Amino acid sequence: MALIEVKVPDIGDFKDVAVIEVFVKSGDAIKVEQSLITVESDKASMEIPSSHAGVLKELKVKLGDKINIGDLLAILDGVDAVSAPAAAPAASAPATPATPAAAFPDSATANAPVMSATAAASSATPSTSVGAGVVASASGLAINAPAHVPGGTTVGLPHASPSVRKFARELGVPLDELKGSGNKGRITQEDVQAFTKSVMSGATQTKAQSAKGGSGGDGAALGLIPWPKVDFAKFGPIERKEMGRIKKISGANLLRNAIMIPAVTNHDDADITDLEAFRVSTNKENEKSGIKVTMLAFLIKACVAALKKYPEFNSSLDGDALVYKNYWHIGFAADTPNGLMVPVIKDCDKKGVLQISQEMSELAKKAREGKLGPAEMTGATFTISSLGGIGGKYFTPIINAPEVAILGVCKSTMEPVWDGKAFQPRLMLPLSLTWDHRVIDGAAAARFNAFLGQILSDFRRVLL
Ligand code: CAO
Repeated sequence: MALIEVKVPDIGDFKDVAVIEVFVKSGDAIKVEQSLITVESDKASMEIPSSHAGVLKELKVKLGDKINIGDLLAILDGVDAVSAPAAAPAASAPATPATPAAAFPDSATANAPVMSATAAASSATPSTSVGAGVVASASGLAINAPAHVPGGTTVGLPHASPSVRKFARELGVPLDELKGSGNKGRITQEDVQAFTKSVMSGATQTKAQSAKGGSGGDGAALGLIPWPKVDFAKFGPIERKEMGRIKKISGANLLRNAIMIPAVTNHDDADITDLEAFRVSTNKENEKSGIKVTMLAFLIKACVAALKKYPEFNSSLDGDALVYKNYWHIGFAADTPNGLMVPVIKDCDKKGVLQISQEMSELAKKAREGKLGPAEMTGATFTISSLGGIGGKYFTPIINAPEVAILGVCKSTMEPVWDGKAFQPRLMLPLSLTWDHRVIDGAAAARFNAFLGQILSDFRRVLL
């Protein structure tokens, strides 16, 4: 077997460029055109492919080294002398003049050197020769190294240009957890940005975050002192039970939402004396229909009216922007044997109280039986958590992100209310509105609650 020297090919204007990535290690089986390293100038980065096939005997460069055209890159034990000539044109592929990429544009021009090198590698590599061993050894070194099969499919490793990989590296984004939206699944800069946003907003967790046990787990990620570890058995008999799947999922979500949202809760009372009388009489009239009208259904309709009047309560934060939703899907917390679930009633603005009551009863039943589908639990723009059937006065519900507010409702009680001349017995419903202070001000929250109270005390206002 002949020893083959692989040298830095013509890399155009790139001079004294730093090695920023190494994809291979001694002993790796190297194919013609396989990327060995990535170099980076102050303007762009590019992968340097091997001009020959063989087993890597020695890599002559390391991270941080500065290289130039003609420098010795690697020594291979040649396995197939015939493959050598085929490599020559490929080595010049990255010589395309680099385009400034300071802002990591994902334009075809900026990626040209990279794309041409990648494309050459893909077409030069027969599918059968993409051995698992090669991929495995590459992954041991650099999980971001591309390993393509013909047609551009990535084998186990993410497919992204060096500039995108550099961008991801700077942000600490694990590229292997992204799905590429680019040509043949290539990960683009936009994919990296979207993933980062999603992680920052809490909508996505990296594998590392999940492994830590939900959002923050032991609190180390927040710089908190460790969670107290107590041997409870020292103090008395104990029984340890693993939490169910739903509790684990909702727990992680609740923790994230409680920590990340600067939430404030306003408490108020609504006079529902007349509304409750109407509800009771409606149920008497509708006894035969089998549909029981609930206070929660009226609350949903009242909330839709308030959300329409104060649209920021029906919005979501997206970076520095607010997304106002022109649909009114209301989630309601349902207590189930497996834990808290939030079914969603869609388009509540288009439905009457009877229909909402019926859907609510069906969804609550499904929730309790664990039969809710994903579509029945997603898309809410606002949530109501009613403990009215159980009891209590006020509580502080946690916002269901990415929503920006949630209404907590407790048990109505008959109370003496001063009408200016005398105390009157009125049925009062305690309301607790929690809102995201990044989006909503205290005054707006007070107005929302007051408006809700007005509607509930005289439901004809819904029609206005
Ligand atoms: N004040 C007084 N009574 C009320 C009331 C209120 N605000 N809301 C409901 N009630 C009454 C109902 O009228 C009903 O009485 P009748 O049987 O005499 O008619 C009784 O309480 C039971 O109501 P319900 O709870 O079955 O029905 P609902 O429409 O009020 O609620 C649902 C449905 C699914 C929201 C509820 O069953 C539930 O799961 N609630 C718990 C939600 C929860 O866990 N929230 C906390 C989340 S944070 O951990």
